[in-house]
Amino acid sequence: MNTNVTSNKYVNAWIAEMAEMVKPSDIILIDGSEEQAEALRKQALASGELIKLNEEKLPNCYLHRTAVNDVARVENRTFICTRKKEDAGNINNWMEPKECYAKLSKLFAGSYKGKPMYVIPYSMSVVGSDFAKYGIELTDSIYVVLNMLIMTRVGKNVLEALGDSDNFIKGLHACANVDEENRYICHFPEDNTIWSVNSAYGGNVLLGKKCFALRIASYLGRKEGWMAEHMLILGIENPEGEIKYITAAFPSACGKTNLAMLIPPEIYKKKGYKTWCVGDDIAWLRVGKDGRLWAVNPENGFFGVAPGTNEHSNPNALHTAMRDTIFTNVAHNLDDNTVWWEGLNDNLPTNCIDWKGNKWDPSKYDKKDKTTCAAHPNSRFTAKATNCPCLSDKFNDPAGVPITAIVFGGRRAKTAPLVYQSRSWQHGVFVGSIMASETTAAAAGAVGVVRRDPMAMRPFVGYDMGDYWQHWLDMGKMIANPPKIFHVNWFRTDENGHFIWPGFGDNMRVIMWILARCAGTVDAVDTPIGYEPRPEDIDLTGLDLTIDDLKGLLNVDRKLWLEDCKGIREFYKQVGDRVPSVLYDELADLEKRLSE
Ligand code: GTP
Ligand code: SPV
Ligand code: MN
Repeated sequence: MNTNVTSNKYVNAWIAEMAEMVKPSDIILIDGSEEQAEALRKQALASGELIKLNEEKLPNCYLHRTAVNDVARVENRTFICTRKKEDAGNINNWMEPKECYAKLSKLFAGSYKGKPMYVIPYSMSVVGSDFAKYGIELTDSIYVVLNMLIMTRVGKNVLEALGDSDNFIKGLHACANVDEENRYICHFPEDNTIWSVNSAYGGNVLLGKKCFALRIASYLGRKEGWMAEHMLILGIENPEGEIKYITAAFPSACGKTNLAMLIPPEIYKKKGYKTWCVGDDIAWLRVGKDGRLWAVNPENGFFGVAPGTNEHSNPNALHTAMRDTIFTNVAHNLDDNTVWWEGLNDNLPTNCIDWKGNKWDPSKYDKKDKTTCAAHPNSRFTAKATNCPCLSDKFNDPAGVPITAIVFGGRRAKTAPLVYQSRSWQHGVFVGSIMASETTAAAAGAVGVVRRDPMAMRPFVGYDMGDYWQHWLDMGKMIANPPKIFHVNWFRTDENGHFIWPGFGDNMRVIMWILARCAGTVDAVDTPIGYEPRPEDIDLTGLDLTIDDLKGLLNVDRKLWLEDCKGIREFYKQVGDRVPSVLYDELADLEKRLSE
């Protein structure tokens, strides 16, 4: 077998070493061509790995179902393997690198038997740009290849840009037996290496995404003086044509894709406001020569949550996913060979196969019982960024976009108000560090449990959480003109458990206040937790929401907050010795203001 599939000796040597372990039938370089992609799709159709959907209604779209035990990220099986345990920190799972390589080698051994090894050279960010980092993923899965072709920039030009350098992230993936007892997602930041075995679900196996662009990249960012964050990037254009960009970090399945593609409410549309999506999940941030913070989206597509996506909530995402898309674990509507998911529309399909591959009986569907869903709650679409109707014309700009505001947010029924502004960069870092959110179906485990999820990065920081917060503080000192930092919560509920705030496009009303604060054109109310809008400064025109409802959404319940402070202190203790002392000072100040 020819292992010299590239002209880079480091790449070839590594492929040879991995091939020796996994024993593929062949080695195939993915060149990024449409011909090769089409041949692989044909093969996946023949094997049943993909189902071709209605070419008229959903051109070039496919359906894929993963194993029933393999539908989300597995945080308890995700490891950061640094030589010293303390460098991975208390929040991450840790394994000693040598021990981990040895353990996983046994699982990888012979795992490609009878299958070829696909070699995927990919770039995170525009090939050749200052932000760009290169990776090579080895996989036995055509599904992974086809997803990577959408989600990243793949092709021979990546190998040309890499040249004869050894500076690339080595990713090895094997579906093996998709055995959850032996599933491991392991990161070796000191070796630029990722090993993923026994899964075939997106976040565990599209190694450019969470594994590289967040876990490994956050580690590199700390070393090299930049940041890798779980953030959307959104541009808001005013009637004069001036565009301000914001980033927002919300935990998994908490609204990044939706905010990134929002359509302005009528009141703003009429005036000429427009919105532009730069990214929906990951941002890489660097300090520009002009002293501002600049962001790029290192990805090339969207791996978006399907349920809840519809013509009203997120028409842009829906249109993006109407062509050239791979759907994973959604329902298959046999009437017209299309797809369906909960929240797409009210027409429950009567002739339908559910995400597990079984006939679905709509009469047994119970909104409150997730086990009766036709689509898995974490079913996803993999769609090309360039198919997005509101894609920013800066999407491929190697310089990225300058950031005016950073927005943190979570899913919280109580406690966190609709919006507040931090008092300073340092206070903003504190606000990010104390983020909490109800867990979602994006990760295996319980759903709806409040947990601390600092900067929406709890599952994605590739080193110690305390060091990560220190890096945020240090970055603030490097930015002459830092973005202002805010916190939002779209998910407060009333006594019946219904969301009070309309959300989705109407979130723009809150973003407008945020931008006005950044421009210095609106006053604020000083509260114990930070600056809040005067209720009259959030435009409610056209909404079925009273000013009293809004006051309720902005209310800071001191008792709840003081209770929360205890939880924060507990969490800081859990993070351990490396929590920056200024964050403890911020916590003490907050407690003092709340008790006054
Ligand atoms: P990841 O891809 O997992 O990182 O998630 P994400 O943050 O991009 O989440 P996404 O925008 O896909 O939203 C997840 C779920 O939250 C979907 O079912 C949405 O319909 C719902 N959602 C998003 N925005 C809002 C909002 O403003 N209000 C309410 N009530 N629900 C929302
Ligand atoms: C998330 O879980 O935050 C996602 C989906 O964006 S995954 O790629 O599976 O991580
Ligand atoms: Mn995400």
